[in-house]
Amino acid sequence: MAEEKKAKAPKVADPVAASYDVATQEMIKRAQDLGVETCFDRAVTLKPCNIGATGICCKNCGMGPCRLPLPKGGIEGEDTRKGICGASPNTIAARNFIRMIAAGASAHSDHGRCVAEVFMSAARKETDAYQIKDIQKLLQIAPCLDVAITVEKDGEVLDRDIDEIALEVAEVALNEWGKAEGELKYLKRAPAPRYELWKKMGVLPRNIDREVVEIMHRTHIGVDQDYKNLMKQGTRCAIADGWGGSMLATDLQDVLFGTPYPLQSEANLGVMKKDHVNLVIHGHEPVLSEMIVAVAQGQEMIDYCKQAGAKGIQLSGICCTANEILQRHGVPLCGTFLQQELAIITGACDAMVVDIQCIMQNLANVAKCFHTKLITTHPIAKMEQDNVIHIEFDEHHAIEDAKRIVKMAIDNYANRGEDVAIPQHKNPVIAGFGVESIEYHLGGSFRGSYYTLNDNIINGRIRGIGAVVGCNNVRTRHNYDHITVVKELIKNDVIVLTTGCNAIACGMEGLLTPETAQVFCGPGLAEVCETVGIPPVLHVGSCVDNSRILLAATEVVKAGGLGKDISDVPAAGSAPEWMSEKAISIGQYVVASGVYTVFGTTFPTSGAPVFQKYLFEDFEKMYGGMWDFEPDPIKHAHKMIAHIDKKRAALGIDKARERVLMDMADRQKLDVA
Ligand code: BF8
Repeated sequence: MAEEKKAKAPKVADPVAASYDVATQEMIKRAQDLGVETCFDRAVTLKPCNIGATGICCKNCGMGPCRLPLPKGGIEGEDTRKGICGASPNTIAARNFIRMIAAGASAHSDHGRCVAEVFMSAARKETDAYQIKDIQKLLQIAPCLDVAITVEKDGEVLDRDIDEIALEVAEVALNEWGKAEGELKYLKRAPAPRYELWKKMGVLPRNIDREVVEIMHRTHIGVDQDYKNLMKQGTRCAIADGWGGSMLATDLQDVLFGTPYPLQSEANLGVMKKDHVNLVIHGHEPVLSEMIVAVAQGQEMIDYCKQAGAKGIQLSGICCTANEILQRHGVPLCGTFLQQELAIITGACDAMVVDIQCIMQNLANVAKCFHTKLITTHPIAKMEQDNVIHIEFDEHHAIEDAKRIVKMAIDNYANRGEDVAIPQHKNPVIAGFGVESIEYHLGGSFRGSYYTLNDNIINGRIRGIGAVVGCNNVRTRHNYDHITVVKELIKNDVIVLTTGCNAIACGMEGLLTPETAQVFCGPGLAEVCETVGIPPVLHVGSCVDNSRILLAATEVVKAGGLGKDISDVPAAGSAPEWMSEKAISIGQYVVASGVYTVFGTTFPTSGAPVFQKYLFEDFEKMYGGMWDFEPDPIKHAHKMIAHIDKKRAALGIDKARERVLMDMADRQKLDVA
């Protein structure tokens, strides 16, 4: 007799296990109650392929995929695994790894090219929407591109016309993507010993596009079959990203939209407002979001919004767009990468406008369950679902495009249902630090140098610098690793520079305020933060703004006392919850710049131990920086701290720190007495 089968409930995520953040937990639960699937639930049913995840699946030709799993118990003796063509695990893992670098470098750099093109339109005065906003920054970057800022006339040195400089900067900058000869001009911004090392190693990038194309060529079947040679090209391409495409994107954005300076705002889903039109901006291009911010703050849209019965327009951001509009305008952060579906699940998102990168296709499916208008804007990033509206954004009619988008959000306010649940969780943030503002805050306005920062590192109050960046990854508890690593670093007197989704996670947790220092920091860092009034965790922007960290590290070297190259500085990098190919490109250019860099959650080369050892050990001998992997966030932080201490010892400043600690103990004894 056939037994009646009970209908099985679909497996879903445990909200508390899935996220460290209470607002996120609430929204995961609400989605499940409403029967709306999110990435957290999909992660429960969709498990990663262990062979692909460890880098040893080759699908670069039609004879495969060739999968070379590690034998149980590891490799004893010779590693005899090979693909149909004979490709070794090292070759396969290195090919996959540098293809990730190529994709990540392309994402950052193609974004940079788009900014350069808009910059060119602005310089040619083809658009009213964009102008040169930060002349100081223009004058600062022009010489780095070999563009003169003065001109000699009749034996006199005169300032050159700003429009002329802007036009030449635009031409030279755009040329960096595809010039036929030479090397990237920005490479000389690195400390001289670093530049010379790259030259000696043969990794000076020629132009940005070429390095990506060469990776695709070398990783085609039957080309480069030496993991060391493959990594040489991976390194060259990554440098072209960090010191090329990303750095140009950051600089040109600063010139067009203004260099960020510290400002106050808020973070987390609780920034959305029930009685306001909620327009969420998601993606990576400030070229789009800057216009939306300008239009939404204009009187015309404010009046239109009032007519629609809303109290105002609440803009907020997701992913790196969030960081861009936060650091220049104080627009609040709505959430990290893993919270994008949840912003719609509040039921209060009247429109979500997206451009490029880190945008989940499932947004369209979630939007179908609510009134939310989902608007794509970029010609290279469309969605197949029929509820998605495409409004192609063009710098020549940017204001009109932005108005259409903002109006669409306002018009949709009336369609919002009664069932709205905005989590009541948010925290204040101070954001918008950069090379210039760190110099100002830590150097003083009259001094204007990194010397004070160096001085505090030398005297041991600040143990070192941690750059903690990168994504969320649904394979680990949302934000937990980010927060744990950062808290452990500041507890041990390591000042943290943060970008990307780590910066948003820190904001959500309340770590981006000066008050944090007294609660979470070690005594030395707390004292410095209190004296100069800065948070111990400095928000320095989006993922392309990791280039700001490279330049800040260069300023530290220039200020003196901490060695001659970035690899001498007591500093370490980290991406605790990385997932994107961009993160791999960032990791590689940070390593190539001389910084020890630890990734969490997973590492895409563990199936090829010899190649992984090359990245984790041999790179230090070649570049002074190397990769590491540590999924446990406390151990992760302590690996960084151990490296920082190793650098302090090499500089001979380890004793100074011991004295600082003794001072504290002495002070405590005095307190007891
Ligand atoms: O460039 S940190 S999830 S948002 S890739 Fe994406 Fe990763 Fe977030 Fe920005 Ni960066």
